[in-house]
Amino acid sequence: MTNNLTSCDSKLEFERDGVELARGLLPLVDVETIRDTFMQQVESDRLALAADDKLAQNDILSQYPRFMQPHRRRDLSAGLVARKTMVDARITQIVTRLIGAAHGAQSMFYFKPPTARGQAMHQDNYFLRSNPETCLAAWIAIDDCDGGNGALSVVPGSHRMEVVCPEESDASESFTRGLVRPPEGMTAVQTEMNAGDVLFFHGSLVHGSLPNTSLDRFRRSLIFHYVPTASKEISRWYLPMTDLSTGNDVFIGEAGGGGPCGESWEGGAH
Ligand SMILES: O=C(O)CCC(=O)C(=O)O
Repeated sequence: MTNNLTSCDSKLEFERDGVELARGLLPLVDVETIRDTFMQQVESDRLALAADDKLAQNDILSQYPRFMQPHRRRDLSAGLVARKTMVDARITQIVTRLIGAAHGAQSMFYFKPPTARGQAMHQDNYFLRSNPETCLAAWIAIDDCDGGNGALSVVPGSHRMEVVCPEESDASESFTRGLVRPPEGMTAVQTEMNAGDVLFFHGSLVHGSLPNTSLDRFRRSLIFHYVPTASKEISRWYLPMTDLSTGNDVFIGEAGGGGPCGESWEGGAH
């Protein structure tokens, strides 16, 4: 992916770029079900699945917190929708083509309403620590998104670099602390996606998003991380994983020791 992600004709080469865009993978009817189920959940109980409970009350993200691991909550409609989508063959067939047989390790839902901060550039496997194989993200656009409402930016080719220790991010732009700059000579590409498009990307790919500067457009996304069955260990926050055929829990070893930052590795879900 050397130019941009907006061209319908782009033949995105996962090996070269570390990213592949599947346009229109989920039909709007499915996307609307996901959107409405998560909106009902956040409006009825915003804390049931919230990850960040220390947000200031005047931070719009405290009204629309990111939901983490919803697929684990079989008692909630949002949990059932997340679980169903995680194992959806339209997605898992692409996962298998890109990384071979895999387990589901993580689900997340971002609401990202107007004015919400984004997430500074980072590499996912810094958090998951899947080893010896890295993870793969499937980022599902629930709304049409572009730079204006804080769509994702990716750095094609950056997946070839090691996972590195992040520096401090700008807290006025990012709700997460770590920042990984693009490797020298590489630049970030702003994605533009329509609801139902799915972006697959490698666990070392540098990516992130800027604030939603639109006045009235949410930028919702449902995100999964998959880990090859060949991986032997992962950070404990992602255990148990999910068997994509049976839905059963899967346990592998816990990644121990320090990450690329040694003891200052930020444990936990990203
Ligand atoms: O959607 C975003 O703004 C960031 C999501 C992300 O970086 C991720 O899923 O790893």
